[in-house]
Amino acid sequence: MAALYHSDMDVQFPNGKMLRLIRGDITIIRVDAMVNAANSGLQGGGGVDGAIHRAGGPAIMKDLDEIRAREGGCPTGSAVATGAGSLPAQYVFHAVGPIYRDGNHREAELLRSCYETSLALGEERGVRTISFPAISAGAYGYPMREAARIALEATGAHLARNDTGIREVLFVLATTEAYDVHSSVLAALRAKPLE
Ligand code: AR6
Repeated sequence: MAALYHSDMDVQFPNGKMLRLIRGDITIIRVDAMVNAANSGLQGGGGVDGAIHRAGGPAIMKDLDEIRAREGGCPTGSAVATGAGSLPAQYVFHAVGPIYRDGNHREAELLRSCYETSLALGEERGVRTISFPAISAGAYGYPMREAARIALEATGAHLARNDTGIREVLFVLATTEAYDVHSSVLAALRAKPLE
């Protein structure tokens, strides 16, 4: 049977956990939790956010309506959890990346925090597999190579730990360019140990 996707960039950690790069559409890949690149109003939008709401159906926005009524939205650098509607996942974590200005407005710290908050939401829910898009690297203008370094370092550090339950992190990259940049950054990080 033909595979739904192809990944030739898998990194296995000494503890058996995996980090994989996949070129494709995040909405069709089965995981426990799928991370969305949302905005602080949690209102939906274009890019991966649009794709997730289209594929997942209205149940996801219903959950977000409740969160918005309770909390007003989600601050940049954080994330909120909803159900996944008809997506092949149990949860969607809506992470709000920073809008890139010049790199001097805490962008790196806020982007790293998106990954760390999403991983923490996953641990709280017993998630074993989690998928990420390249948060902030589309409409929000984060330079792809720098965004990839932050994303791969933050998730690699989590996977390297022995006291956590997430076993597999998938980066699902929509374009060949994004995939190639992530591959090259990951290869450079592997030259020194991920920790
Ligand atoms: N699967 C995987 N990656 C995707 C998909 C997909 N189906 N579709 C797009 N991408 P963006 P941001 C990639 O703009 O920069 C929205 O309107 C895309 O090629 O989705 O964080 C939100 O509502 C790019 O590499 O997210 C916010 O207002 C990456 O996902 C704002 O955009 C992220 O691009 C967030 O901007």
